Amino acid sequence: MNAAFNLDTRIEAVLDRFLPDPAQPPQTLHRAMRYSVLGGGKRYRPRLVYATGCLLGLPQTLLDYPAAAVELIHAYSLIHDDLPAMDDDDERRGKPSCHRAYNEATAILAGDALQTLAFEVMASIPRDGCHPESILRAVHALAEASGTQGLVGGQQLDLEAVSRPLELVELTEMHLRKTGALIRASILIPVLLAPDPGEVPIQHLTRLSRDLGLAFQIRDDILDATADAGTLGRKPGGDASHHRATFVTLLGLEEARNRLAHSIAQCREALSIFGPEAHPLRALVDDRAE
Ligand code: GRG
Repeated sequence: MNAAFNLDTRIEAVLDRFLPDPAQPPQTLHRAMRYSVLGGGKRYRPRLVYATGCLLGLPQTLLDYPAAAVELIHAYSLIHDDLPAMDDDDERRGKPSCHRAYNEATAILAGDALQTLAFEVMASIPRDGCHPESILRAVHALAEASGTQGLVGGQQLDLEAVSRPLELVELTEMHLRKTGALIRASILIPVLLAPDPGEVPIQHLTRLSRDLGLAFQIRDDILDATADAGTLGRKPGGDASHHRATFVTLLGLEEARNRLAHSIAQCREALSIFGPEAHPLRALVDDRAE
């Protein structure tokens, strides 16, 4: 068994453990939550948690909590993003979106319940593995990444951008919140939980977290413009059909690729001070390069 297989299995098992029992009422809500979280997705954010935690020497048993929490927030945001009032998407991760498989009201509640579950999971981080003050800071970081300064705020900026053209600086700001904030939190939460990470590693991981968030979105925009539905797990060209500015529509494909290459180079540079203990993080950066 290789390490990647082990981590895949671990992430699935951890999510399964934290999600509510589908046999317990309200069964429909519990099933909708499990439907949207389990058996799909690349699990990029929990992988970042484990990779950063591994770099800092944190045990996987501790990292299970924030790894699950960031994926639960991500899954909630995807459910709500697919709703008719938002992007109105019928498919997600290669299957019907939550409101199509269930109904709109259940999908709203499933997203709400996943969000609160994420914070319940964070608040359950064992006190014997971590100082309570560190846990509090980590909970705060997740709340900030999820709220108006993070993905909800980014989503609102995105909604408002449909009616007017965006400048590159505004597009970048919007994505640093909408996509970047949770990527950033997935790296910074293990840093906050680590007993003594050291000033220089903190600075480098903070730089990485920002550049990787941007690289993630630029690559997604490039894929949206170039990949097929099988690769994307949703309809390609969705951004263009919603008349949204993307890095590709604003910069053109070639310049978007240049920006992606630049962000990836910055990520690699941020990791250059670390040794082999940063290999899992380097692999996740490489995964975002074209
Ligand atoms: C709170 C309604 C609401 C929205 C928040 C994050 C977000 C805003 C919406 C999600 C929709 C979206 C397409 C955002 C762009 C970020 C992105 C590329 C998400 C897809 O992430 P992946 O590729 O997906 O990690 P998987 O399925 O692999 O987990």
